[in-house]
Amino acid sequence: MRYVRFALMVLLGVSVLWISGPIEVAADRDGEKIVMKDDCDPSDLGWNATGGCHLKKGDVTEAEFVTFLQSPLYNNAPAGSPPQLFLVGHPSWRNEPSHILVETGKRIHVKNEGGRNHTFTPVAEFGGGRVPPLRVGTLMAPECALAPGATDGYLVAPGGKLKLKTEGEGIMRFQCCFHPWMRATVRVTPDDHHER
Ligand SMILES: [Cu+2]
Repeated sequence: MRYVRFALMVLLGVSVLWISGPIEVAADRDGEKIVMKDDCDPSDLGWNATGGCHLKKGDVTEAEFVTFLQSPLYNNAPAGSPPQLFLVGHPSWRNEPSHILVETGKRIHVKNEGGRNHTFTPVAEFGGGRVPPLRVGTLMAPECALAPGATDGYLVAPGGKLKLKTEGEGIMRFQCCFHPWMRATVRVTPDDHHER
């Protein structure tokens, strides 16, 4: 009898494992995830003038971040003319993944795992952001313009989350309005379940 009871408990344990699998899959089916990332160095006081760095670990100082805004090779000027540089941006400031497929009607789950504020703003065309020093030769995407005193519904603070529901079909463009090289494309695909 004891043996039977033990066998039942083992079976129960196994069934719990089996149940926990499909529950996670069900959560994934309600959309896809994108994580905003950066690697600001919290020990660098250079970040403090603009909100600080809310990471426990990170290795990019504010001075290094500024250095990576431009590259002498991203130059629109003819040879021999003064340089007309445009924006590059530090690769550590990024969305992961930066391209996903989502069924129409499902959600995009965005999480900020970086130490700085980011936005996940839908734009018609990729452009610059709303912070002039971080634009370097690009035009601001009009969707990044913010009326004085208005709050940005697409802003995600460090540790924060944003849910966006997809509609229609086709490609959507998203960018950060602070760090406009942080881009993402979302291909909204037909709803498979209704087609069957
Ligand atoms: Cu950003």
